[in-house]
Amino acid sequence: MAGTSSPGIIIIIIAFGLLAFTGSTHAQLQMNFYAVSCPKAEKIISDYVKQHIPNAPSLAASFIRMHFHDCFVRGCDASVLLNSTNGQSPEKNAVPNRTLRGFDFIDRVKSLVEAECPGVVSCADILTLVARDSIVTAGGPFWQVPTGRRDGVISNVTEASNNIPGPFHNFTTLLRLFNNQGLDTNDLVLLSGAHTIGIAHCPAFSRRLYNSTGPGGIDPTLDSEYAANLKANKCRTPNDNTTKVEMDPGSRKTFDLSYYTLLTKRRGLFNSDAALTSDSTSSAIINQLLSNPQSFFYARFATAMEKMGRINVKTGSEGQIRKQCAFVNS
Ligand code: HEM
Ligand SMILES: *[C@@H]1O[C@H](CO)[C@@H](O)[C@H](O)[C@H]1NC(C)=O
Ligand SMILES: *[C@@H]1O[C@H](CO)[C@@H](O)[C@H](O)[C@H]1NC(C)=O
Ligand SMILES: *[C@@H]1O[C@H](CO)[C@@H](O)[C@H](O)[C@H]1NC(C)=O
Ligand SMILES: *[C@@H]1O[C@H](CO)[C@@H](O)[C@H](O)[C@H]1NC(C)=O
Ligand SMILES: *[C@@H]1O[C@H](CO)[C@@H](O)[C@H](O)[C@H]1NC(C)=O
Ligand SMILES: CC(=O)N[C@H]1CO[C@H](CO)[C@@H](O)[C@@H]1O
Repeated sequence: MAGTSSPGIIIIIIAFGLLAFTGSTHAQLQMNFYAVSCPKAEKIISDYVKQHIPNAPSLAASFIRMHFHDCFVRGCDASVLLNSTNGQSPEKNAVPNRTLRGFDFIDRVKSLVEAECPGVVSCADILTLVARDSIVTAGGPFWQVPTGRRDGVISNVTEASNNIPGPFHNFTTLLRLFNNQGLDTNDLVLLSGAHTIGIAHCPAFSRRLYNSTGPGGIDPTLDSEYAANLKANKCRTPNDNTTKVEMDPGSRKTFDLSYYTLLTKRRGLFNSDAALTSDSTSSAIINQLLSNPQSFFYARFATAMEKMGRINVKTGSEGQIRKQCAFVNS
């Protein structure tokens, strides 16, 4: 009897040993990670946001977008915040990043947190918390932000261009890029719902107005009345690169379901927005969102945001805690 059970016991011991080993090297994010090391950190961040976002509410849109662009390149490691490292062109220089705003705001939050506890709180966590807190301050949904992310040391423009979805992408490409990050169709539809707030510049969609296959060069998948209006009043020439357009006209400051309503009316602004109605699974999710109260969208959006915030995070002893968000520690 003892002879047959001892190999089993050894296997169990080895299994527990492995579990303990992997558990210690792959630390997890946790709620209030800084409770002991910097107990005031999260409050300093949310106080700053609550004080300043009401004066510049459009930054809330920029921060949630910045967080998304960060997470899609090397995980949520604040690589999007880095300036050139070792003469290498950083993610900031990639086309989709050129319209990001608010880097100086993040730098100011970082200085306040550094003054309280030097070298403890990562830029990756600061960006994640600022994104959540500013959306909440602007009247949008709340989501949980477990912390303990560490900062990356590499920021590469090509990786940003390869991984961040673009406004011209079709459904297949969008889903591939989301799948690459461990996200699914559900996440794609829900996270795109962030386009209920904020603005876009004409180059992200003007080829749908001037250089497409329908009459007058208009994209046949775009509502023709809406397209004509954009051409007459917003993007008046094919090369206008300065005019800003609300992605959810009339409701760009309100985090609501109207983005999805627009999609069903063929009024999504980008090809990538319109693409969400070109797939049956995705369309079914949109219809489900629209047939439920806004609280249903908020709850599902929160789950998707928390999932996005966990993409390839560095924890434990990986990466570093930057002293300044724009620079790797020397
Ligand atoms: C699905 C693929 C996506 C594509 C192709 C895409 C593309 C874009 C583009 C081209 C703009 C306009 C930038 C400009 O011209 O100024 C934009 C704006 C924005 N995006 Fe996305 N996006 C996507 C997903 C997301 C996700 C996942 C989020 C956040 C969870 C997000 C949040 C935003 C916000 C809030 C804005 C407005 C920014 C501002 O007002 O400054 N987007 N997006
Ligand atoms: C990083 O580079 C940007 C220009 O890309 C510049 O505006 C900013 O001041 C730099 N940040 C720091 C902290 O030097
Ligand atoms: C940046 O990333 C690209 C694509 O992965 C890679 O080919 C290139 O070597 C990287 N650049 C540097 C300087 O590491
Ligand atoms: C989507 O775009 C990719 C890349 O441009 C292309 O190869 C593919 O054929 C397109 N798929 C569909 C269904 O149009
Ligand atoms: C229109 O599209 C064609 C082919 O894609 C391109 O060569 C041309 O430069 C575009 N024109 C404008 C005004 O964007
Ligand atoms: C916008 O267009 C003008 C004139 O065509 C050009 O000089 C400028 O570099 C463009 N700006 C951007 C950000 O592409
Ligand atoms: C915010 C930011 O750093 N934007 C940069 C994006 O890339 C362009 C082109 O390389 C730079 O000129 C911007 O400063």
